[in-house]
Amino acid sequence: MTPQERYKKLKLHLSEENPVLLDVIKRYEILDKVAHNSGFLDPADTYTAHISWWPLISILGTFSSGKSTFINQYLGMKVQSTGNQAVDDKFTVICYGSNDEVTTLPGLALDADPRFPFYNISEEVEKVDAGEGSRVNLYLQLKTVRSDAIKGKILIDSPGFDADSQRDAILRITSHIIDMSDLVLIFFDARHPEPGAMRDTLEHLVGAAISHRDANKILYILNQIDTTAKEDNLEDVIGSWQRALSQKGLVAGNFFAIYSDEAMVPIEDAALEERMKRKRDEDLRQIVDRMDKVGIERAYRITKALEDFAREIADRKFPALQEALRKWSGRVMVADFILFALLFAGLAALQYQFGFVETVAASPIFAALSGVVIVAVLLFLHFKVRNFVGRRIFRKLLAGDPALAQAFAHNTRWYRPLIRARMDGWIKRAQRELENVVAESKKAIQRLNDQFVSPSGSLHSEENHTASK
Ligand SMILES: Nc1nc2c(ncn2[C@@H]2O[C@H](COP(=O)(O)OP(=O)(O)OP(=O)(O)O)[C@@H](O)[C@H]2O)c(=O)[nH]1
Ligand SMILES: [Mg+2]
Repeated sequence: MTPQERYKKLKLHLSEENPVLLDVIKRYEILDKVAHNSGFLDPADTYTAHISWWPLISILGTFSSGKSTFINQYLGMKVQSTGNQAVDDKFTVICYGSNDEVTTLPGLALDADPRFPFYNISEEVEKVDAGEGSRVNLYLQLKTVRSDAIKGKILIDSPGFDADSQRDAILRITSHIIDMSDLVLIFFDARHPEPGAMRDTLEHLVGAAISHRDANKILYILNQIDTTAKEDNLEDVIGSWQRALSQKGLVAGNFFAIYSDEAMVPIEDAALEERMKRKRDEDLRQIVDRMDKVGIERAYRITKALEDFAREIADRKFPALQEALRKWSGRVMVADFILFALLFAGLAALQYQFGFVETVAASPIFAALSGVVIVAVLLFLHFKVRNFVGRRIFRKLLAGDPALAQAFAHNTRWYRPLIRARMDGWIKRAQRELENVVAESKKAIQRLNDQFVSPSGSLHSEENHTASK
């Protein structure tokens, strides 16, 4: 996908989902232009591809733990099939779409969708499981759904995790998904009161998650707690799961216990049902809260990332480029001077020995020829020196900052006059443009604040609405 195509698609999706970001994307275009012109960014690349525009919430967990049921409930419509045998055998990426019907597309469609943060998923799969990358459709599908709940985010439903019979490709995709996600919900099933049976699964999912830099983005959800009603041992079941998880080093605050009203088994004892429901409502509220916040946080993060990219180029990369160019042009000039001096010394020696000037003067053809030869030698030496000095500086820069090295190479190509490296008008102009980008992104943050924060300070105007009813 070229940057132009990407911009077109991003704008299309954003106009449906979050118009404030439409404005931010125009600044990304300016940023890209400056970075392309100065060589910091490859012409085929765009900064919009360095961040993910849609926050990703993934739902992982053991088979039949109610992942799909939870997602259907969150979306307010039956998008995923559910059932008591293993139902899902692939990852389903769920995005907003304006079609009335739920539309299902093959996994490869994700390659062309800028909302989805992993274009190279087939390569990732290929790395661990040769030959499987081309069969990415076996592992992934895309569904677009017209539900307000999914606007501005992406959900991933996953196949039930079974440590014993898991394919490498699925494990690989799972860990990639944990990496990419802004929020990960890991579902367990309270029908297994003894977490021991799930030991390997716990090991895999929780182990992978805990070692993650961003452990706070992972929520552990014990689902189907309605099934503990028969024996009235909710506290025991929760306790033993919590112990199993904390043995793996889990942060206690991220453990929740819920059940689905639609899928639950009837509870006979009304008082017990009431107690259970209270617990569930509180936990569910916190989960949904985290899910909603992800969209808001992401809007800020995209805007902040724009500012960071622009600042990085204006304040750090351009001065470093300027310094490298000065160093380069200085050395080339000194080397040029020495080489030219040597050449003239050589010519002087020729004159002294053989009376070069008299020979030349006697024959106009010879004179012209020697003139051409001397100029050619000078030019040849000059370009050799430019190249030689340039390559040495390039290699040094490459080790520290590849983008800076690229920009240096871009600005020292053979047709760039040496003197341009010592003039900084073009750099100052570009820096001013970036300052503007920073200022505009600050304004966009202001507009986001106006959009999300109601005067009372609550994040959701809807919430205020229901609360005041
Ligand atoms: N009692 C009870 N049953 C539930 C609950 N949530 C889901 N179920 C049932 O559990 C079964 C499995 O639910 P799914 O939503 O298909 O589970 P899943 O995790 O998506 O399963 P796979 O896709 O096969 O991994 C279904 O029969 C649901 O009706 C719950 O809270 N309580
Ligand atoms: Mg499922």
